[in-house]
Amino acid sequence: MMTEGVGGSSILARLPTEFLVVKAVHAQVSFAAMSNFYDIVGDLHGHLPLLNDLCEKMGYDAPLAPPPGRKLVFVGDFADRGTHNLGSILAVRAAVLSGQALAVLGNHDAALLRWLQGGERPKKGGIEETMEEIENALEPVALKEQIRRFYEMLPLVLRLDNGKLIVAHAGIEEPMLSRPLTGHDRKFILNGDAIGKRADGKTLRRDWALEYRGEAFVVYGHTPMDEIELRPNSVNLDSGVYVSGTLTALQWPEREIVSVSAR
Ligand SMILES: [Mn+2]
Repeated sequence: MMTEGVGGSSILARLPTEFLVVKAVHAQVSFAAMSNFYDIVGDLHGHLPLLNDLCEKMGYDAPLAPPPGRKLVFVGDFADRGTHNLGSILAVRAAVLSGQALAVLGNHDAALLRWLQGGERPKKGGIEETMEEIENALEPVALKEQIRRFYEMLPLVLRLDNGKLIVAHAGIEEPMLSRPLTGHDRKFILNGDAIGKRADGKTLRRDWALEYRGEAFVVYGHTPMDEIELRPNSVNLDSGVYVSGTLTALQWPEREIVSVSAR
């Protein structure tokens, strides 16, 4: 007889992605309910050494090993544009699988996942460097399978601390918290609300958090900020590490911002 894990995975592999996401969200919630203290890390983008520095600054004994009662949480976009893209993916994976971290999927991760599932090869965003790191690794086939399986179990949204804390890559709006996610919601959560182009050709996104009035505190990333602004019920933790060299975390429920910069 095959092991349960293998049989279960093959059943999951045949289900549509939305179903997987919903399943994973529920799994993560019950799993996370044991502790209400979190260190939520902004868009990592392959800067693993800075993550190690950030953990040290938060008083961890070892990188990615939070003190008892705390958990690391990643807002997505683990790799691309960094010095250690594959290393970052594997470090986040190991921390999640060992129960020391939780994570949501970002748009970069979703793009890599589509490729790992047999889709088209992404050509921008630094994803091409990450794919090369994977393809040049010792056992690329097994590695791709490992990363695919990991990404497929990640939710788009985490509800933590009895619903008082929400983590979603580019953010979320209140109605999405109480309905099954639609295609529109999924796009919003991964990419934000694109409303046009900026003068420099980059996507202009609406600052959805300005109008967010929900009770739950929403932690997100995705849009690089020159300064991290702690709003009454939201914070964007993306300090644009691949340009600024700064990686930022929020400690919950303390609401303390912790940042480290490249030396
Ligand atoms: Mn992003």
